[in-house]
Amino acid sequence: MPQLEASPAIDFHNETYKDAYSRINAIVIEGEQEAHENYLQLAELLPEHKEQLISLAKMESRHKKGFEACGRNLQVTPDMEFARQFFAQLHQNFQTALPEGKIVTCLLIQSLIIECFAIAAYNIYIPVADPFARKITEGVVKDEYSHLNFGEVWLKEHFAESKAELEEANRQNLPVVWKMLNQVETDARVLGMEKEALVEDFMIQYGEALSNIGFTTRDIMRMSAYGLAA
Ligand code: Y39
Ligand code: FE
Ligand code: FE
Ligand code: FE
Repeated sequence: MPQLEASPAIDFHNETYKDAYSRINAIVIEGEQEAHENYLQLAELLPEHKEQLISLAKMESRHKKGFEACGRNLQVTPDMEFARQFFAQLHQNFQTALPEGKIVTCLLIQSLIIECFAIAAYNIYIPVADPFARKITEGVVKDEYSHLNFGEVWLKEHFAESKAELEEANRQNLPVVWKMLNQVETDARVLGMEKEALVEDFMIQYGEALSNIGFTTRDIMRMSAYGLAA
């Protein structure tokens, strides 16, 4: 479903909007915090990219501060407990892979799946955001493309030896994303974001990333089909 470019009808201050915002804003704040931690942990696993990964981690904590300001601006208290639950499964999958040294799985979760999720969500949010949040989000989404690019470049360089682990990690984590999207569908719609638009943008970003890494169209079709029924 295409959405309107401008939505003058949205009332950013009514209780329904603020209630939905308390969860979506929390998800974004928690996501940015976890992304910060994930890049710091990746920096330990990839010493040759340590400086770059630490700089990505710093960007994530700046994003977190920006989105906290968006919540304050609307006088919304983010529901952080909801957000921690929302990310629990992906967080656990990352934390399980880490001590096993599964760099490929960790990069797929953070730099491909979570970054594509962020890019889709922020792109769809920008046209319907309040003016303060729009400005913040426009700045953030540019950074997220550079985080996705880090994952793409590393995985492309290690494609042959990573392919099997990428397929397994995709099989394990893509269904989790669909469950997450289903959980926020109602709140997202209140903010003017349609689930169909989020799914479409996510699949475009994710499919492009898999293609840049080296997967064939046939591989991408097969990998994209996982969890669609979730
Ligand atoms: O790399 C990043 O900065 C990603 C952590 C941020 C995640 C954002 C997750 C957005 C999901 C929002 C769902 C709204 C419908
Ligand atoms: Fe971020
Ligand atoms: Fe933790
Ligand atoms: Fe990011």
